[in-house]
Amino acid sequence: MITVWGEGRGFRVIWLLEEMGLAYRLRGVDLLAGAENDPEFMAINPGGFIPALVDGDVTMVESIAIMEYLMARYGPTPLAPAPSEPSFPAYQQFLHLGEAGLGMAAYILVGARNFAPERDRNSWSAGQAEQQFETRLRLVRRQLGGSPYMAGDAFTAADISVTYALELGQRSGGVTLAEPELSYVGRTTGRDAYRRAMESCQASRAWVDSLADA
Ligand SMILES: N[C@@H](CCC(=O)N[C@@H](CS)C(=O)NCC(=O)O)C(=O)O
Repeated sequence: MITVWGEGRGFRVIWLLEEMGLAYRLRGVDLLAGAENDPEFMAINPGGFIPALVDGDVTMVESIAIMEYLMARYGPTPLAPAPSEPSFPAYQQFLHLGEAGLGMAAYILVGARNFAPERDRNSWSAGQAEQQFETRLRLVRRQLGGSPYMAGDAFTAADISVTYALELGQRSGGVTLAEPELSYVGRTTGRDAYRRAMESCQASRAWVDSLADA
């Protein structure tokens, strides 16, 4: 049985598992209570960050690497175009830009805007993260000018990667998305697998609901 430890970016992994129709178990990890107070989790990931994946004797971290592992091991799947397909380079680029470019920047912005002491909320580093998010977003926008999804006409794991980061930036990072990105997020999050993932991820759902109530 595949076990996903922790939500946050683990939502990407759950969404992918739902898209692929694979059985899994989600084990919550409460970062606010302190991962170091969860010895079972610290034995899985001594780094104390989420998500982590356990699949038999495989233990992994990094949401994008975990998605690549699952698609390679349990595919083939249309969520990962083959290297010979014309859509492969864009797929590969946006799969990684979604985390290395957008996701990390959004994460730092969320910390600065919501958790940093008041005097640090507009720090130089927060500004740098905002600029990084905005500049990477230009590539997403350009791509959407020519195709409905990051790798062309078909939805792929690159869209899971990018959509998660766009939603994070918009919901809690103070980032404003323009019409092309908003329509895109509407398309990707309109999928049944996204809805099922949201049903599984109770902490993510509670967070989204709390923002809607605010
Ligand atoms: N690049 C990693 C980022 C992992 C990450 O930073 N996760 C956050 C929550 S989504 C976390 O656990 N933060 C607490 C920490 O880093 O100690 C991934 O995509 O999995």
